[in-house]
Amino acid sequence: MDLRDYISICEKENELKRIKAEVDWDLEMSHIAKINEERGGPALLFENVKGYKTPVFSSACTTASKLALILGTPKNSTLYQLMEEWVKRTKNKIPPKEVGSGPCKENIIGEKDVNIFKFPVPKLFPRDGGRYFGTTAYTITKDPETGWVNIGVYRLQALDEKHLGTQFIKGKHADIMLQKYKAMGKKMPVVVCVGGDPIYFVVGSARFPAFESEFDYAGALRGEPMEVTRAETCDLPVPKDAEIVIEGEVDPDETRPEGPFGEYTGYYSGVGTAQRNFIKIKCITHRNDPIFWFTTVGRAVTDTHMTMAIAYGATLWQELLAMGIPGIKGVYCPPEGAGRFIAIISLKQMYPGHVNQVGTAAISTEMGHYGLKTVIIVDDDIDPWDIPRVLWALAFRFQPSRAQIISRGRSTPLDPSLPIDQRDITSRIIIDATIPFEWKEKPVMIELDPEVVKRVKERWAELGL
Ligand SMILES: Cc1cc2nc3c(=O)[nH]c(=O)nc-3n(C[C@H](O)[C@H](O)[C@H](O)COP(=O)(O)O)c2cc1C
Ligand SMILES: [Mn+2]
Repeated sequence: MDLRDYISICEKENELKRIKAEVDWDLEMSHIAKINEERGGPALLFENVKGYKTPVFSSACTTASKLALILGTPKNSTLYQLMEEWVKRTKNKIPPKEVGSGPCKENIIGEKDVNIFKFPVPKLFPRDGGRYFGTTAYTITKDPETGWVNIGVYRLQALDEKHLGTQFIKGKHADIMLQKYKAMGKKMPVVVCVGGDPIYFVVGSARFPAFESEFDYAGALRGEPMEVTRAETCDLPVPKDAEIVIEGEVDPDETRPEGPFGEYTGYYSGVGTAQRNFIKIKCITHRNDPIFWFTTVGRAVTDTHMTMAIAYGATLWQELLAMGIPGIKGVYCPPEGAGRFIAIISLKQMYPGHVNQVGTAAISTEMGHYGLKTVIIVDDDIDPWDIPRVLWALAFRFQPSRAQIISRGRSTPLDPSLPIDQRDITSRIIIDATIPFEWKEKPVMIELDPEVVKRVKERWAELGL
């Protein structure tokens, strides 16, 4: 599947709206997309962007049904079913396959002629620091020591025709790699792609362990190797049917002002414009009649929240299973919490303290140690995605004195619940919304009499219901 296939699938499934009226890249496109997303609307293809011939795609995976179309599962799959599918498929990673060339090489633009504003780069929100080329764009980098190839979705600001501002947050894989290049006194080659298989955007925004390649996870999700060709100016793989490919390098010792940017928390980071590393573009390749693709970010629920919910939720689930903890029935990380601040775990308790083991394990996983603030554990008679039931457990099984507060853990610098200058460390809470295993006398739940249920159901028509 490439972006064009995905757009056709959306159209066939009544999940696409073509917008033929003229719209401006300056705020208008993003505001239309945002309002459309708040209404649970379809994917959009802006075909008439003021001053440009290039069409722009948005709202690609803002609902479970669109994510299902990307993953090739039934369109009525729920987000939870998609997480289950993700857990299953990613058990067997499949490395990419190199092919000779591909449509991404149909046009090759050398350094001298590079101009990023040839593409309809949007400005999303009024207080943003500028136009952002990269929102769905994924950055491919290679570890100079081990050859590990990473794909990460990091925002990219169009600073001028030939430079893209970056914000690789500390510890993110592109940052870990950049620090190694810095120690070696070298510049880091990068490839940035827009489009190709939409699964790249999904795996690029997912948290996978260091030293593991998102290419292998993309292959796992597809059930076959991803097809890649080579960059023109460096030794990095390029998805063969990407729409636009930016090749360049980052000098670890050079910075320029970048930001601010409306974050997925629904807030600005509070840091404003900051000095950050940037990409110097050396070459651009693109398909004939390329399609540009952006996502709105900002307040939930957007593409970012949906992709994070599926990927972070599934990863947490997988990590808990890999620890060999018994009784995990299911894990759900709601998109409203960007799939990472809140985790709900359904557990079949088997021994005293089992809940505490699961809670502390969750916040110690690779997924959970960064940003996960609230873990809610419910008994196995409650589905973790069933929010009304979870609230019922919070009301009638949860006892605040049984909650555990952990006062220090790694935070994301974007969490607006912390003071702007103190966002490195967060507290966490493990909410035990279960009935304690060790209680000899448990609350008696009200049940319907199964015989009477059967009897009245048989009379349903007679009852006029
Ligand atoms: C639209 C969008 C924009 C993002 N922007 C950034 C960013 O600017 N910096 C960053 O560190 N992470 C950003 N992320 C989150 C990363 O994609 C995510 O943490 C991912 O795990 C990074 O890949 P890595 O684990 O290989 O480092 C963004 C995610 C999305 C969906
Ligand atoms: Mn990675």
